[in-house]
Amino acid sequence: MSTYAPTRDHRFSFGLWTVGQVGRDPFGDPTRPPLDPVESVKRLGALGAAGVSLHDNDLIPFGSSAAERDRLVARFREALAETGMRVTMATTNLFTHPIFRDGAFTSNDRDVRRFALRKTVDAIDLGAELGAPIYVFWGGREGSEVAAAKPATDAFERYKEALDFLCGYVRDQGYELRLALEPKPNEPRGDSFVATVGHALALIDRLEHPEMVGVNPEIAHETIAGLSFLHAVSLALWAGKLFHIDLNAQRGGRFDQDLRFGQEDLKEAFLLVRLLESSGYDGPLHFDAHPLRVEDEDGIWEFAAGCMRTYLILAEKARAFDADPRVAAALEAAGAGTLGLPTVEGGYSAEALRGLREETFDVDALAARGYANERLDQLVVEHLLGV
Ligand code: GLT
Ligand code: MN
Ligand code: MN
Repeated sequence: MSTYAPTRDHRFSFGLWTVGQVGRDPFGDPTRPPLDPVESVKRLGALGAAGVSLHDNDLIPFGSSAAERDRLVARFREALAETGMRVTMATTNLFTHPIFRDGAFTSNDRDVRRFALRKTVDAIDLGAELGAPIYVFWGGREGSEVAAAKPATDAFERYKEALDFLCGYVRDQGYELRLALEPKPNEPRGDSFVATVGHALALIDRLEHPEMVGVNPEIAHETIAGLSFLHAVSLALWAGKLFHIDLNAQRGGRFDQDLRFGQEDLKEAFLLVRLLESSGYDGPLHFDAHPLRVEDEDGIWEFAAGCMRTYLILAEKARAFDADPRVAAALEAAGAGTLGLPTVEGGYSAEALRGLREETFDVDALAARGYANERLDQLVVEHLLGV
């Protein structure tokens, strides 16, 4: 029996903005004092996390002088060196400052678009300086409430232009940095442009350097869209585009709750962990969740420990599930293994077509067969319940 104690090898990481969330919401003021990023690195390191991620402004307040920037980066790097923690991902805050009220890369104001590009270039330098291997793009303000005010086809073109420019910069600098788009269907905008993993993959296909860009799906975001997160992650894996992942929990289609991993929909969380553990995904297991607003500072660390512990428990459950002979039999009865077989060996050929035409199908028998899904799902539930 494992102790479910996380180590650096488990690749867990947290955004500085997650544990650092002060409990502000649209209706209420902060309930906790701000956390020093250095303190977050130390506390998370002591809990067994491997690293942290950050926005430029999580470390360096908007508008800081160059000297202040260097001072803040130096003491942060000291904390990283001291604890052996890494920066697993970096990103740009293109949503808090009022200048971005109408978007950043897709603002209707060209000067704002140019400012957003320059802010991102500086933040990419920061990410590279801190050794981040992944750079995330969450288009928080890239969307609209009044569709007539913002031709969406132009917005997609501007999105592409910005990403092409930034890929050019990364290549020019020789940075070892891969980019990842994080979709979300709405909030803070009424409708976001890059709404789902499917939208992100379509956009990536149109870029000048699609090989540099993948996706960063978040549980809460696909769930708000009413979509299956498992399918979104599977699609990203299939496309070779799962560069990063944001783990949290969400209850249905409401505002973005960013709950502790496993707090809601344990079955989906279990199946997700099972998928990630068997997929060969070797990027960070990144928690993008918030301690509940009702918590004090102790609750922050309960929350962080809980995210990692639940992941490790579910990973153990996934191993037990896949080693259970009753599960193997139920998977066999469901035909789960045979979906991996090609339908037509070798693809299209005149000969394959002839074989297809000459085959006799027992339509009645095929129409009558059951797929034993009830038994399989009951086993999922029983493994989760520990019986
Ligand atoms: C913001 C958002 C998250 C993104 C972060 C990265 S910022 O907290 O809600 O989903 O991952 O920009
Ligand atoms: Mn996220
Ligand atoms: Mn979220």
